[in-house]
Parts: sequence; C-alpha cells; structure tokens
Amino acid sequence: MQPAAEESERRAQASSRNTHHDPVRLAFRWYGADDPVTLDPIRQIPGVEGVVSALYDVPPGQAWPQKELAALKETIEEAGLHFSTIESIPVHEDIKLGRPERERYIENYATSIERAGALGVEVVCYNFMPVFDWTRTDLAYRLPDGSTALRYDHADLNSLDLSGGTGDLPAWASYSRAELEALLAAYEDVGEDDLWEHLAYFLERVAPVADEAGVKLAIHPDDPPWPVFGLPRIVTSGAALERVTGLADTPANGVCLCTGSLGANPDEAPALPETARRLGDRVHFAHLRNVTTTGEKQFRETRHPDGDVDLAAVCTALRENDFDGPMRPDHGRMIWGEEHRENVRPGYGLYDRALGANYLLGLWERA
Ligand SMILES: [Mn+2]
Repeated sequence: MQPAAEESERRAQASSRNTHHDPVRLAFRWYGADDPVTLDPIRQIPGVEGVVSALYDVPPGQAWPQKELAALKETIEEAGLHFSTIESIPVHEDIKLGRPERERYIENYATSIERAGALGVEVVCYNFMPVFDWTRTDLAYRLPDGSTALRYDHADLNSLDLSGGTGDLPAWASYSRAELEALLAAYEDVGEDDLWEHLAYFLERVAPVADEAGVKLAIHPDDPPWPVFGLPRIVTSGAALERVTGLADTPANGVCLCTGSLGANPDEAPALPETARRLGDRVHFAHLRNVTTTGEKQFRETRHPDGDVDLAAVCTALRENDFDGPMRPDHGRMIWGEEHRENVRPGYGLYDRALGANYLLGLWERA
C-alpha cells in the first residue's frame, strides 16, 4: 500500500475498535526474542494493544540496563504494540530473607523502577514467593477434549526432581543443587511474620520511588496459594493482598489480581468479585483466567470461560472500580496441536490465550 493509503487504513482500524464501549486495556505476555509466539500474531488478536514482558537475562538483584529496556520497548513498538507492563522484576532472595545485603539489591530494584518509568512503562509486577515461582506437578495434563493443561496435586509435589537444582523447571530461577540447599536452609529461620516484615521493609523503600517515577507496583499472589517445600508463603488470599496495600500507604503500592492463583483456594474463588471491589483502585494489573479444584490442594487449569471463578462478575467489579490498567489472559491450555511446537513455554501458547483474550474482550463490553 502507498503510505497515504496505509495511514488511512491504520486510522480506520483504530477508530473501528470499541466504538460502542470504553476500550479494555488488553495485554499479552511475550517472552522476548526467543519466544516462538511472536509479536506479529499477538498484534492480530482483537483488542490486544499491550505487551507484558521482561529482561530475562539479567540476574536477580541487578539493576536493569537502560539500554536493553529501551531496545525491548523499541522492538514492541515496531510491531505496533505498546510496552505497558513489566512482569516481573525478580526480588532478590536476600530481600525476602531480610539479610543486610538487601540494601544494595533494594537500591538496584529502585533503579530498575526509575528506568521503567522513564520509558513510559505503566506497571511493574513482582512476587514475594521464597525460592520457587509458580509451581505445577503436571505441565501437560490431558483433558477430555484432547487439549492439555497445567495441573497441580500437592501429593505429587515431592515427586518433582530437584536433584539437579531448579534449572529445568519452568518459571523458576535457575539454582544449582548446592544453591538450592543453601537457600532452603536459610529459610528455616524465616517464618510468615518475618516475611511480612521483609515485604514491608522493601515496599517502604521502593513504593515512594515508584510513585515518583509514575510506575504502579503490582504484587502477584503466590501460586499455588499455600506453602510448598516447607517454605512460607504469605500472599495467599484477598485479605493478604489488602494487607499488602497497607504496608506502604501510597497509590503506587498495589496488586495484580490473578484470579487463577487465588481461585485455586475454594474459599477464595467465589469471593473474587468482592475481593476486586475491596481492593478498589489498588488493582493495578489483572490476570484473568480460570481453574477448577479437583480435591484438597489439587486443581487444574481450564478454558477461560469454565471453572470455579466467575470472570464476568470479576469484570463487572473491575468496571465498578473504574479499572483502566492492563488486563491479560493468563495461562492457556495447549490446543490445535500447539503442544508439538518446539520451545513453547508451558501455559504460554498462542491459541488458547488468544481465545481467552477474546472472551475477556466480550465480557468487558457487557460488564
Ligand atoms: Mn497470574
């Protein structure tokens, strides 16, 4: 197309979106240059305008280099999308452990926040789970319709092979066997109260920096929302998220409402619309996905419309809050043969997440 025709086509597409309703701020997670799910198909998903990404090669604790962050933003914008959210900047274990070395790591964290803000990134997501990130015991559980989904059964947790450290497991920082053993030993003296104190110490220092930088912080709830491998976990309920917002009483100190993480607790799932309401304008980021509980500390992920969480009611609650932050579908199943594609991250295929995004778009329009 000629540039003028291209420009009018671009305008037509932009103005044809959401003409009847306030736009939803749909975003999609992208794992960077080596993600087989590339930005071009992401751009083609109706309603998706934002990208959620991170620098994956910076070791935890270091300040994120300005140059690499700017390059990431440029790549995303060249694809016609907006770099709305960083998920996540990892919190160094020394901060969670409350060790004296945390001062340096908190300073570096603040620097990363400042740099994100300077580039126009709106939200920085993080979590405060000791050692392990999100945890599943089956990454390809076969559902009756032939698709596969992530599944968790607490009884199977000890069957996970940690003999080589955590390197081969998804979403976990890569620790060698020796590092892992040293960390697990260090946490033997750290209980839930200590972890709350260490989170408060961290937030008292970084939340004002975020305010100043125009960045909203969003803590992701622990997934699953209970202790694993004897390590404490504290961000396990709607009440816990509310407690986090009180640790540093500034607007930048907020949460990521992840319905799938909290929904794995059968007491939390039906309360999620109310949780969203109570958190009000401290919901800075939304992960909307579904799960179904199949037993005590046992659940599997489902199609976005089905499961224990009423996502329509959650959207209505977010609407009532005038939520205008980024919202993304979260993990998806593997469908349409995508499980055979190489290097697609568990839970992060294109197709089912795209269906999830489209479902959220419809829900939002009618919420
Ligand atoms: Mn999530």
